[in-house]
Amino acid sequence: MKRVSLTQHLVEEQRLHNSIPAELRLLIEVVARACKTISHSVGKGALGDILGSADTENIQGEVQKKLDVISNEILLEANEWGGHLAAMASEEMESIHPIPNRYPMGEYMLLFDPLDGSSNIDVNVSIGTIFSVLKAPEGMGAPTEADFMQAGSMQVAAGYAVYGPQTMLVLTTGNGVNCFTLDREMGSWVLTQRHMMIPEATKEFAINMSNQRHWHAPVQRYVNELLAGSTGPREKDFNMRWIASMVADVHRILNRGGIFMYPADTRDTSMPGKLRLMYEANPMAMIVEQAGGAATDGRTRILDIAPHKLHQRVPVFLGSKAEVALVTSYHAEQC
Ligand code: P6P
Repeated sequence: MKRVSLTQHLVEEQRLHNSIPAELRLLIEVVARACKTISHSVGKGALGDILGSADTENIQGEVQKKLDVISNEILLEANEWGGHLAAMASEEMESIHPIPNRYPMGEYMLLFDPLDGSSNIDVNVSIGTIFSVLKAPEGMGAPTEADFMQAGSMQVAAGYAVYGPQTMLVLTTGNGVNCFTLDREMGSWVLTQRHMMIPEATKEFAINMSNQRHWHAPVQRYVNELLAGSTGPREKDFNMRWIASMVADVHRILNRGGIFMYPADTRDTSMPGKLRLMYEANPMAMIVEQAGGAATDGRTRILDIAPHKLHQRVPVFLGSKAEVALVTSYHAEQC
């Protein structure tokens, strides 16, 4: 394949689909550059004094890893001076981050989970950065959290970087999903997979089985049928994978199919699942749908959910369309 850089790809996409105005291209390139910097930090491991806990907690009440804080700072500093953003929001920050007055305000809003899967950092398992781009409401004054309360279908771009054996960037601006691999020697993103498509059927599922006793009936039924394999109603055997890094699990599904599930359960009805809508479920749902897959909360299309809080959680079922449709139908049958 002729080497196509991220910049060339974005320029060509703009020419083809008129979907990436200059400001959005600048935003994507700045985020991609920040992910290169994060990849460099992640790659240092113990040699960089960046492992372990930061001895602080985030809004979620989770102990922050040093790299959570470092990655968040990298994304804030990379994006605040360019004039393409009005505000940012992050899993690691309680409230939104307006662009400082000393910089011009732009028309986009960037949301991100700066380092997803951080429990895997200290044991050298793949982690990633997830990001979502919304347009600032017309005539918006000083940005508020309310300006971010837009359904996932309003996203103009979404993507993730996965820091694994290779560092890869997966991106959609609404016309399919493309994947770039970081050429570390050149320091550039190179297009390596065009128009990724998720196989409609699959034989792989991803869920944290240790929570099984807490699941609601539709999830119990669906997973038990997978476990019954060729002896059960599905009449074929399934395989299970759970990396506990959403980015890594979604990347596998994009490449070879599968279904990823993080359901709500009976433990805490006030906490519908673990994953956050605005900067985990929404961007991943846009990517998965653009790749021919599906994403629901068990009943509703993720991208149709009207958000009400910046850090709200949502149950997630995403991946191969046929599997998501089946587990969603079991929820509908329940009531
Ligand atoms: P559990 C990582 O902490 C994360 O937010 C997702 O990346 C991942 O899919 C999930 O939580 C793992 O959760 O309960 O299996 O540790």
